[in-house]
Amino acid sequence: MADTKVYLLDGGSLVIDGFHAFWNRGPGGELRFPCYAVLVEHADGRYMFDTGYDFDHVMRVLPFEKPIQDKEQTIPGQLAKIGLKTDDIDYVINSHYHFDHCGGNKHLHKACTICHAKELEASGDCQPFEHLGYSDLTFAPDLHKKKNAGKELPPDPALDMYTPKFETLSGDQEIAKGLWLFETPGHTAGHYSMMVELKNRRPILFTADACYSKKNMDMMCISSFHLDPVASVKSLHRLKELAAKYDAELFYSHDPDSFKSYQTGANCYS
Ligand code: 5PN
Ligand code: ZN
Ligand code: ZN
Repeated sequence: MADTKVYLLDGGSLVIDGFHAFWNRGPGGELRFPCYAVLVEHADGRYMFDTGYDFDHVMRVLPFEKPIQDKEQTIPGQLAKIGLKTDDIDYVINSHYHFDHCGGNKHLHKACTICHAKELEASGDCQPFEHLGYSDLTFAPDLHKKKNAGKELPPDPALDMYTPKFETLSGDQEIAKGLWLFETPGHTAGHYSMMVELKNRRPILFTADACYSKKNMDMMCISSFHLDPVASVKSLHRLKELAAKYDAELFYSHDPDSFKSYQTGANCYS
C-alpha cells in the first residue's frame, strides 16, 4: 500500500488588519497573510482539505483584502503543478465555510464534500456579523442560488457543471487510516482541524482557522472573526493538548512567517 503524502497548495494571499488577526491586541495595520489548501494522497483516495479563496469573489465582495493570486495559485493551477487534474480529487474536507477556505470547491466536480453537520447548517443560516465570512456559497450551488436570487451576478461557468454531494459528520472522526478530524469550534459553529499521520515524520496537525499563526498560539490570542470567543480559546488549548498527545507539529492556516518554511508545490511530506 502506498504511503500517505501531503502537499500544500499555495492559494495566494489576502490583507487584514492586525486587530482582526489578534483580537483586542493588535497592533493595528495591514497584515498580508497566505492562504493554502492541503492535498492528502491516501490509499483510500485523494482528499483536499480546504480549497482557498476565489479571486473574482474577493474582488467583488471584499476588495479591501487586496487579494494577490496568480493563475498558478488557483486550485486547477496548483493541481497541474503536481501532475493532477481537478477530476482526480475524490473528497473535499472543509474545515469551515468562510470564503477563504471553500472558494475552490466548485472546480472539484467528482469530489464528495465532507464537513461538520453544524457548519453546513451555519453556512446557510449565519449570524448577521458573520455575513462577510460566509459570503461565498458557491460550494453549495443550491444555497448560493437561493441566497443570491434577484441579484445580478456575473456568470460562473465553473458553477453550471457542479453538483456536489455532502457527507456531514459530528464529533472527532478518523475518516481514513491515520487521517483525523478534531472538533475545534468557536471560530465557527462546526469547525474541524485535521491531523495526518505519516510514515517518515511526526504527524501534521492542520489547525485551520482555530489558530491563524504561531503568534496566536503563543499569545493565546484568537482572531476577531469568530462566532464564540470563549469556545475559540478552548479550541486553542485543545490544539495544544492534541499536539502534545500525538507529538504532532502544528501547521497554521494564515501564518506569513511559518508559511515560508512549509514545503509547497511538488515537494510533499510523507
Ligand atoms: C480573511 C477573512 N476576512 C474576513 C472574514 C470574515 O468576515 O469572516 C472570516 C473572514 C476571513 O477569514
Ligand atoms: Zn475562517
Ligand atoms: Zn481563513
